[in-house]
Amino acid sequence: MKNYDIERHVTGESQFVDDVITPEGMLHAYVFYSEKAHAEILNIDLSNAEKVKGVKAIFTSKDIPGENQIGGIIPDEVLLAESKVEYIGQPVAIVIAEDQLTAKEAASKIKVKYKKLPVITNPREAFKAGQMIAPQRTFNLGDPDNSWNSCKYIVEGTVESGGQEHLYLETQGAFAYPVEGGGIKIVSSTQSPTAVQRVTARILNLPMHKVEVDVLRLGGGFGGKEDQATPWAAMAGLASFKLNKPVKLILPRQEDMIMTGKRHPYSSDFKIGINKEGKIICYEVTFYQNAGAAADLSTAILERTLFHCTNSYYIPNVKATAVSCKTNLPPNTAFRGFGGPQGMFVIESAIFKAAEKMGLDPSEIQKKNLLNEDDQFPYGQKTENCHSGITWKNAEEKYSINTIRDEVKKFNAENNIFKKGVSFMPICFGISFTNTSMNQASALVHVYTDGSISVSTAAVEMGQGINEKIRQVVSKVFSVNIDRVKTETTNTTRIANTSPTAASTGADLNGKATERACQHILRQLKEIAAEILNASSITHVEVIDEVVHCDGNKSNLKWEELIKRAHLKRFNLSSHAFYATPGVYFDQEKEKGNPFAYHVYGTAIIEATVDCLRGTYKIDSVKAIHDFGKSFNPLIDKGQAEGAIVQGLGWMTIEEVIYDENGKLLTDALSTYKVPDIHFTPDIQVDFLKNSDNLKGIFKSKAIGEPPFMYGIGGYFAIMNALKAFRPDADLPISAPFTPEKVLMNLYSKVEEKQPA
Ligand code: MTE
Ligand code: LUZ
Ligand code: MOS
Repeated sequence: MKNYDIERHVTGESQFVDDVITPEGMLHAYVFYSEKAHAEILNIDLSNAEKVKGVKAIFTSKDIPGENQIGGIIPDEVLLAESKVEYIGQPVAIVIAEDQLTAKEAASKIKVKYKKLPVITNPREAFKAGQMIAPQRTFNLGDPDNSWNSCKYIVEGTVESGGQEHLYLETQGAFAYPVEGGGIKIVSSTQSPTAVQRVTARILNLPMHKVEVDVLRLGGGFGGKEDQATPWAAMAGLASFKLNKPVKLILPRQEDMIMTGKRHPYSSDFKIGINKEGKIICYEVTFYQNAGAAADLSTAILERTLFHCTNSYYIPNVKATAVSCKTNLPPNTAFRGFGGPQGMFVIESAIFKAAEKMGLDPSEIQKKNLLNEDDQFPYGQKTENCHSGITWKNAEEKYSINTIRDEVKKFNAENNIFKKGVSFMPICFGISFTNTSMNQASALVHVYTDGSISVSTAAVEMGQGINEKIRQVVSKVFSVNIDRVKTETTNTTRIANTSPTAASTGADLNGKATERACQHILRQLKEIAAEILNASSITHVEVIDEVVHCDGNKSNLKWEELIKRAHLKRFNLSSHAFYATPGVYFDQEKEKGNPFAYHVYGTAIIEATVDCLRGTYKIDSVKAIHDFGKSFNPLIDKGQAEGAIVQGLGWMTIEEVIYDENGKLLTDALSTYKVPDIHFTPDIQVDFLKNSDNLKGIFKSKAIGEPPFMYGIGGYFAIMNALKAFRPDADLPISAPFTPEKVLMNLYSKVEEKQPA
């Protein structure tokens, strides 16, 4: 079993946006962006830029025929700046030239006169100044205000978590070309073809049917192309439409890093109350989300932070407040976990700090408070087939936690400079778009007369292996060899009104739509088979391994012959089917509902070794019992888990997004922004939780894309525990990422560091 794309990737045949054979006469775009984080635009002088040889045109907001508006949830974001700019990297003009370098050179000759305005980069400052993206929200459970009395231990604190660069290997990009009748066709590297179509239509003042969007595959998305692939496609569309020529826009890496938003940094306050038995009685938390200069997906991300603020614990009294703060940074956006990791990091920090006060290992509190069957989340939904306890117990046993602890103890007793730490990280992640209406997908399946099969869905392949899974669905429903099945590009003319491939729902939503489409065709095929084999009804016939069986006996009728006969008899060999997740809803007024189809559980044990002289460290191992449901592609699923774990560790440890006080990104290249490589990567062991059937997922599986990301949070606390072995009494601040520099400071800080505001 292997991923469909593997051979093409390895031989270099796989095409990304910049590789696709393009129409003749392609022009190239470069985006001129704001150099100020907050300013009025007094004047834009294009004259010197226009004189550069090879420049064809320069477009500003004035050239937009439709509405200069790209906001998806809240209409608060322009495609091209008008009278003001709100972050460094905000697009101001698009330069079109014969090649990208010429366009870039011309862009450097554009002169803008700015009148500087005050810059805010910190979410708490923005909040104080009243700069909110939307009204704040609060989730309530039980009676938080009156339950502190029954707590023996009450601990308060502040938690910081940083941004994260998506670093998809393929940078943002698209090309567009005019088509007959005044329409436009766009090839885009987007997780959301429909968002590209809708926004481009709005920008160009066209009906959506005149904008066709095609997506072959992405060189990674990780959420960074859920909303933020749209502007580049719309810009290519705009230029192509105006010039009546094909136009390509590919962001160079540095521009991509400067201009696009990242994972949202959060600054949070918590208060946790625990009784003498170690049960968490009450939890109060306030999240300040650094949204950047526009809403983008921030409000949806904030909502998921609230949904996951108690992670895998049952807490009877909860008050969780979250506010999205507008700052002068690029609009932050979706990133694997979608606000969930930020929420979970705070409860884990609260438990860590409470354990410190109680003189316990955090795992004692974690374990005592795990969710049980029928426990209620702060948003009203109750657990069903809860696997919190079982994954924890299996992890303890399978990975011999007592042996690990003994070894760590021994090591720490024998070593003065190197110290080891171990942590547990349980996870619980809800599957479904929290915006109920987005939980829909469709599929279009054609069986050709030679027996080969083509399938189109709303799913976008970005490396997560969705195409292989869709092929498996087709192959399984028809019981034919998987080599007969081809997944087509994701295209808005074949599959309309798509939700983005996101929220880890790609396989469930599109797989189920595909399953239905295949079942429609199969029904027709069974009818013709029953006729040919003189069976009294279709219940007697079945296709097994490409051969029709009648009452369990193999017939002579094979797949290819069956298809030919069906066609001659004028049966429909194509089907379009639709799927919408049943039973999900959420009431934003009451902040209660049943937003998730199901939850994904798991427990990881993480070990780290810290060099307490230098502050450097190694994450030694991550071992996880993960609830995959009944995986129907264990290889892909394991790969997803491993990749997510490394990405989660990166967020918690070495990946540091730094903006200076003027809103300028200092970490805009791989020389300054460090990501995990193979040397960083620990030993990872992911084991499948046994006997986990999930009736709500495709073929009883569970979604895999995002949940394992959050095991990475355990990396932070494994390092913390190692520090505790070196400095048992220090009350260290919690501030991710835990870079080696920060670890070093924490090892030797004389006074307790003040939390960065
Ligand atoms: N894996 C790879 N290789 N590349 C990606 O861009 N994106 C992740 C995850 N795994 C991603 C990935 C994110 S953020 C999501 S939401 C899911 O894949 C989306 O795909 P799925 O819904 O098919 O799981
Ligand atoms: N995108 C979205 C997501 O629009 N809604 C979600 O709930 C979500 N969850 C995870 C990742 N992307
Ligand atoms: Mo993933 S953040 O849902 O694209």
